[in-house]
Amino acid sequence: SMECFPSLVLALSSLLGALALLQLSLYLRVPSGYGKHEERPCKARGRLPARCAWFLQELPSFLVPALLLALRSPPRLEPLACRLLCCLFCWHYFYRTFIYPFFTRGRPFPLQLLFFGTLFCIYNGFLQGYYLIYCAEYPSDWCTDIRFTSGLLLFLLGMGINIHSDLLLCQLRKPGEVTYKVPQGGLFTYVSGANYFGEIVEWFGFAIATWSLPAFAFAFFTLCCIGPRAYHHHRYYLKTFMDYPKSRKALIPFVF
Ligand code: NDX
Repeated sequence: SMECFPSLVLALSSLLGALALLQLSLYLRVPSGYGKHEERPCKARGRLPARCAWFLQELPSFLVPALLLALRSPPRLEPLACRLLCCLFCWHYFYRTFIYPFFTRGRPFPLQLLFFGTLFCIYNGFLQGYYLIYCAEYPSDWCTDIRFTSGLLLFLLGMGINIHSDLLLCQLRKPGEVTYKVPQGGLFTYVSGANYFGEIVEWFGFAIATWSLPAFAFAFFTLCCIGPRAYHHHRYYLKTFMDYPKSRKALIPFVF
């Protein structure tokens, strides 16, 4: 049966941090090539319908930690915080795997990115789940610690913003449409990347509540992955729509 290897957690978290920096350097200048940033000319690349792609890609981030949680023997009953935090992680990916694909009307997703995205979700699902189920130690009153409560609050707030903004985006198109429109309502009033802002707040909240290296590494990865993407979306909108609201920022309301 499995046990905790702290050096494995350290190695996997460091690699995640390094991948984050690699992403930042790659995607600050050129956005990752799916959705509105996919280059049209190269038709040779295979694609999968957005619904299937998001389902397949995100499934391991739900399944791997859920299985680790369910199959650990003897089951880990103490401390409660470990199971709660693992459930929060799974809850987000339950939404992303089983609910989001029903709503998306996105363009077909490039197979190559789907492959790397799936690898990433296996990797990160394992790291977060393994750490929480086999390694994490908390005092028995962690659930009332200010880090847990404030982190949980941020997580819930971020998740609310993320889901609300996802749904606003998905409603912009009628079935079968592939055009882009100006997002309106919710936090889109203030930023072009409202869904990304929510997701980033969510994972930093998770990191604060978990107070661990793997969770901070993942929050940092998220920031480096979708932060630049918000900026590229913003530039795309400014270029495409002459009447795009001038006061709207890229990612952080009123700031940037
Ligand atoms: N999936 C996270 N890197 C990513 C897939 C790609 O969950 O090799 C990271 C995730 C992966 C990436 C993932 C990790 C890094 C990878 C990358 C591929 C390459 C890269 C593996 C795993 C890599 C190295 C080299 C380091 C190994 O047609 P459409 O699709 O544009 O339609 C869109 C629609 N829409 C509009 N419709 C009408 N009018 C408009 N103006 C519209 N604007 C958008 O809305 C979509 O149907 C939908 C949403 O679009 P968009 O572009 O706003 O969001 P999207 O980027 O698709 O993300 C969807 C949600 C969102 O809530 C976001 O927060 C979350 O997923 N997300 C996304 C990416 C990563 C992530 C979360 C995270 O890191 N936590």
